[in-house]
Amino acid sequence: MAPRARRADVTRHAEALPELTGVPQAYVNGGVPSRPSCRKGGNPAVSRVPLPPAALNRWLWARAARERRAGTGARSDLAGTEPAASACLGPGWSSGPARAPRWPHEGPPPPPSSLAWASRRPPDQELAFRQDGVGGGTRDAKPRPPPPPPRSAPGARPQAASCRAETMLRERAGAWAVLGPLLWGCGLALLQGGMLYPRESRSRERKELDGLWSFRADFSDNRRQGFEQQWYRAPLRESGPTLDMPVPSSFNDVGQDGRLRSFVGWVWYEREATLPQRWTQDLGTRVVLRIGSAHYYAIVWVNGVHVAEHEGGHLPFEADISKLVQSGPLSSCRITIAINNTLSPYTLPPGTILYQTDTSKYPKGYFVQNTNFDFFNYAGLHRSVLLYTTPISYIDDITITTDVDQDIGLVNYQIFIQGSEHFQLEVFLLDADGRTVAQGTGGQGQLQVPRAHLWWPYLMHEHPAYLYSLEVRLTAQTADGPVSDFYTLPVGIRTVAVTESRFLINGKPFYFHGVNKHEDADIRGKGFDWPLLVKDFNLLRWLGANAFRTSHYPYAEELMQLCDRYGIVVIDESPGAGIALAQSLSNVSLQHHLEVMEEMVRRDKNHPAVVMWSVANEPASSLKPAGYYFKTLIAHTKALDPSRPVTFVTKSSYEADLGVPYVDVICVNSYYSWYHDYGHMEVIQLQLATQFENWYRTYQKPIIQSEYGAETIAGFHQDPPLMFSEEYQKGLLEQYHLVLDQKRKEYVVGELIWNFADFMTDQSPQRAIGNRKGIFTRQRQPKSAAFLLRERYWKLANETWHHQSAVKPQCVENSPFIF
Ligand code: BDP
Repeated sequence: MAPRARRADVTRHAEALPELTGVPQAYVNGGVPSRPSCRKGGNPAVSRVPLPPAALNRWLWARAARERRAGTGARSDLAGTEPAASACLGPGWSSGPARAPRWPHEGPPPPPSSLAWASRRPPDQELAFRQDGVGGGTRDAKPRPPPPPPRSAPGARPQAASCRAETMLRERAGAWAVLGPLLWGCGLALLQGGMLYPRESRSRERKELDGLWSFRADFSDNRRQGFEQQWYRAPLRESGPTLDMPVPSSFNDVGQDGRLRSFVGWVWYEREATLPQRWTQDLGTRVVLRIGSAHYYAIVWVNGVHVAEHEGGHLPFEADISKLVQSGPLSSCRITIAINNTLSPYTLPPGTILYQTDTSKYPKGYFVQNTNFDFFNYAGLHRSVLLYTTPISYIDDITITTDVDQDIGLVNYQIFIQGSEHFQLEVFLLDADGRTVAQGTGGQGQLQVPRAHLWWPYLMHEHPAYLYSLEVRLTAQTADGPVSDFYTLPVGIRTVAVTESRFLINGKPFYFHGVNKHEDADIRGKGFDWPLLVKDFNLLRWLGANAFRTSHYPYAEELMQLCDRYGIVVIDESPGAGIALAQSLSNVSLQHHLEVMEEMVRRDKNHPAVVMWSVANEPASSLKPAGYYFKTLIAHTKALDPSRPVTFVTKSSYEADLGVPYVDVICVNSYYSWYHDYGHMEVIQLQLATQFENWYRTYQKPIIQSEYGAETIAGFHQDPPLMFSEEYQKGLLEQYHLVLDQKRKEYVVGELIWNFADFMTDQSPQRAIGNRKGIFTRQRQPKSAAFLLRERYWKLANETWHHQSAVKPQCVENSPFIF
């Protein structure tokens, strides 16, 4: 086995981890985790069991992170204990109190929900590793080296640019060609603990817990009644009325109660799971509870025992519950999940709670949650909750990177094992017909595949998306005898590279022609839904789209798997949307953002469809702290995965943006003749051409038009075109296309329409029941623009066809992809 490296040391950018003392414990008998700084009186009745090693590491890490966030080592706290009040700062809430006011005796009331968990220091005390001097910082005594200057000064002259171009090209090509393959192993291996998608195999079973769960929103004034009354200790129905709530689904739109639609605070989910006898009686079986997505902060109990906590709404987390379910004659277990959707300036995405204290205008305790992103903050259990098993000694993680040498495909693998020191590993690479084409042994190595079928994007090759299967077989020695584990991972062999003006897949120029999406639909909100997923892929292929961006957060794993299978290329974006306040560029935020990138890379690193990471969408990248923030964030993401380029999506100007110097590809959003010069499509060509020229002249990096579009109410018609009509949307897109057609011959490498489909947003005078910039309606019916784009995308596909046979005259008629 490859030696497991330590988890990425995000603190190398910051201060050292506080010393960790004490033995981590799991808690039984319904105890909540001990938090000495806040726990009232303690709970002597709580008995403790040691955590398994992987959980121990996670626990240590999580605790260290919590303590770092809390700033002094005094730990932050969770619901059910005293709120640490300064967490969610809003205009009605004093920013940065030195000491948390104690509601109700001092200061304004705490936010009714989030304070209980998001107990982070006010920003003026959380600047330990900020480099720019903004805000100072109580713990940042150590002088730190300044960040390197941007690769080129804004507005630099073309003459300088050509030298710079050469240097940059050399730098980048050098980095990709040399460092990438060398670093891949140590890069991805930095992550501690795997998050393999739970697949069935000869040694693994899974049991989905989708369906109806019992549900209650905590409408109490402080939103903490659930913790005060310990709703997790007994079936939820015993502490009050419950609703039936479908999982997966957002809770917001399934009911008739307007209060639930806009609810902010803790909601409680619960269900019983019946367990197969072997799971509860065979001590050689490891039982894991996996939650695909709980938005935004979640605490999980099994039979009243706290087993997990997770921050962040879009990535999976797990708890090993073997000891719990195997500790008695159980045939079922009760799973309780409390979820809080409150966003603070330090969450991703960020948000603020605004308290209105003018009692002549607002009722007592009135507050709203504000955000700077343009999608509805749906919440709940958005993806499957499931139980799965592994043997006690098991394959914990696999990391694959691929390369190509002549016609030989190279598959580099690294495998991590948990639960045994003595084991053997065999790996087999099978082709699509199940034939073994290469095999190896050990935890790390390279498989060579002569005459390899490469993974090509949809419409770039007549056999796109070729997938091999990597079968990993573990035989481990344990105290109870030999144990076997089997895991099969789909593998696509492909390369990704970036030059000064091109994005290359398998060495050929790739042009992104696609969409931005959202996880969004009627009733289910952001809840995963198979029919919707398949419909969306059918529409993408109908459209001739070869790519999309997961705007503005990581999407469901099942969707990523379909991208691998269909050859739809993905720019995988983190939930860094709406980073608008300086507070959200603080060290507290950065620390969390680094952790989110770790979780995201850990989950999605093996998807051939993922060709680039996007760390954020439209942050305030011209604010002073942004330079250090994005330099650190991008460097960290590259350290985690040196095999892929990294970007963020900007709407700042080329002169002011402090983050773009660190990206590999410039992704720029613009809304000419929509948010600017509205109604005047005649300015688009000039403004768009200027935009591209400025960016390219300054940085000599490939550019993607990562958003453009117009609001359109399906069925509204006006000729000559007026805003909101289908004709205006078409006309605006056509103007963009004229410029894109010129610039894609030079350095523009992609165009992604905003948006694939209409989607829900907060209510505002600018939004007529959501954002209507979709080329499909929310119900997935085409507007006129969909036909326009379809014609364009198929035309573009014909130009980027890289098979040896002659370029087909018109893919639309002849393509094997049409169905
Ligand atoms: C862009 C944002 C996107 C919005 C879009 C719009 O990135 O999330 O939905 O504007 O206003 O700036 O439609």
